[in-house]
Amino acid sequence: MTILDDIIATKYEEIKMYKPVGVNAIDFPQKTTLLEHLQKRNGVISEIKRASPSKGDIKVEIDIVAQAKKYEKAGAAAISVLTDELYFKGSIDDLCEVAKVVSIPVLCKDFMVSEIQVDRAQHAGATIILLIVAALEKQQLKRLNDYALSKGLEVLVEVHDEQELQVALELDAKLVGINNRDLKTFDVSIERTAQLAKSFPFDGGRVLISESGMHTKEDAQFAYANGASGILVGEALMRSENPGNWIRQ
Ligand code: IGP
Repeated sequence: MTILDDIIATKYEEIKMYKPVGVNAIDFPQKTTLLEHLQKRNGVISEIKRASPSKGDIKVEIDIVAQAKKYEKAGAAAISVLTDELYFKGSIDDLCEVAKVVSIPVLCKDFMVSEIQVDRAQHAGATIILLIVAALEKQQLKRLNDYALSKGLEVLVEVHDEQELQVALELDAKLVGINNRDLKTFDVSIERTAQLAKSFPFDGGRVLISESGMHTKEDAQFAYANGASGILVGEALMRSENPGNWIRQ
């Protein structure tokens, strides 16, 4: 059993307890789209991450609304909010609080295995969902991808190796994330982006997003130089005294 297996098993238990979402009562500010942004210019997807299984507590007690506003003000392309409770100490309420105050896209960062999670994310104000190829059967991935797109959501499809990248391309994913962290072993190497970028078709309006393990300006530059239009940064922004500087660079 890897940690990813554990997390997924927990998700299946959790979703049994979810009630179907009702009518949307919240009037969220209109959001821009991530794909359009990244097709025009590079951007940072800035993450709200209180804790993680690989790093433990990062900043559990944080004013996430203030943090999200800082991200937006500094020009972040989008905000990612970890909504998993057990392993990341996030919540769907975290996402909702953020979605209420920003006009940039909001990514629901969770381990999606069912449509009910997609509905819940959208109900809380998310405009993008994450689908992790390593966590899903091919059919399930396709079903969830179609479902989210039909609801007007953007979908970030996350891969970690050559084979998973081919699966994302078969789906015709437009937002493809290369996770530099192996979710099964927690090994991180930003070289992963450079490697997989070699087989990435930079056409058809697709964009490449490099995810995880970036801590310095050099790391970010490395990802951009290797073809990434977007970078997804969590820990470094959460720990930074001034996350704005990081995003603006
Ligand atoms: C951010 P980092 O190393 O900057 O904190 O990583 C983000 O990429 C990471 O949180 C992440 C993630 C995921 C978390 C990428 N894919 C899937 C949970 C599930």
